[in-house]
Amino acid sequence: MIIFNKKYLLMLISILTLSFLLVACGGGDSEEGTGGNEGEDTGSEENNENTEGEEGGEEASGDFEEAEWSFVTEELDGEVQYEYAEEFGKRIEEKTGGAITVVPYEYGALGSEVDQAQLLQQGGVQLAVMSPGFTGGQVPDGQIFSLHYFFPADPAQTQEVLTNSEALNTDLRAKYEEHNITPLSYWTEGAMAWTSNVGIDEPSDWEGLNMRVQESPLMRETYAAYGATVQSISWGELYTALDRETVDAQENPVFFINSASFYEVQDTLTISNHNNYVAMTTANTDWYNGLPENEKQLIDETVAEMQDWIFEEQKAQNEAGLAAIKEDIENPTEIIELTEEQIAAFKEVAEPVHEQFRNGELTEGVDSAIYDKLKEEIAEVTGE
Ligand code: 6CS
Repeated sequence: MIIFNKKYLLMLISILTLSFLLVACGGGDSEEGTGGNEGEDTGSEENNENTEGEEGGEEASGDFEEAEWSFVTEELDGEVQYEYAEEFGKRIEEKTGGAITVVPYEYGALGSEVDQAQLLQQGGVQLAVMSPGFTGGQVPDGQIFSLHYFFPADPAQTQEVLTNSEALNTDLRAKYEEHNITPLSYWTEGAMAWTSNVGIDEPSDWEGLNMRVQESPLMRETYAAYGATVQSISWGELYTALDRETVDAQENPVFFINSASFYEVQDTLTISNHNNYVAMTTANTDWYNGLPENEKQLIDETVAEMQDWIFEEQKAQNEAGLAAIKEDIENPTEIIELTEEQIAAFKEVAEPVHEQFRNGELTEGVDSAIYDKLKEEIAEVTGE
């Protein structure tokens, strides 16, 4: 539960107002040619020849009408998700000769992660990078990414599964579309690590710890299985919560532990590799389905190209993040690398949760067929 303090309420009111305005103005509606680049010179005279006399729907650069798409992310400028949105925008702009522009938003500009998901669903923004954890209550199957030791430990193999899986790109996508969210792609932000003050290297270390999780019933159950208590808060409140010790531990990829400075208020970092952080590139379903075929193709093709680009980006950021944490002598952090034996002890507790999740024992509405298909697809990649 997010704590509704005064600052948060004010933020929420402004988001709702902005959301209303964006929807009312038809933000990003390609038919209307709305957006900040209206009236700008978007190409050669040749390109503009056929636009004379048209009202509002000025056609620029070949077949693309002018439009501005809002792309919200859950991270700050320079972090993986934001870099993704920026690079995506750059490619779209280039391919459309500047007719379509993409405006990336940082975390916080339009609210918390949960607010952002709602904004996308309502059509207040057209595109979002979304972590499945924040819609865990709405799309139970999307929680599959937070099972521990289910996807391959190797981020490259996980990325391969995320890119090619039919269970995810067809079946799970259909589940999200029931909620007006179209996952266009899934990609990893890197292997997860735990931070705490106790130095987690065996399951019993979780006993008595209050763990921060996203809005996901499965995450709650997983940490409860280790003996921890859990609390769901937005990451924007997490540094303070760790500092004040209202929360004792958290999980994230190393780049984020560095950039959000969580390690400064935690003594230890465990390279647990218990799963890979997964993000989804999503579009508002009604908006996406209503796009002309060439714009859909443009989006699909760009999202596909971005899979390799974002993999390299997260890899570089995670490597740099770990180095920065190690080098920060003012805020020393003990780095714990789990041995195979220690990982086996965690697996013993985590693996029974897989079947419980599949059978709907932990969270209602899970489609076991998606779980089964994905498990086979993972086995094909790992060869196990
Ligand atoms: O811990 C979180 O909630 C945040 N972590 C990352 C890596 N991205 C955004 C997300 O909200």
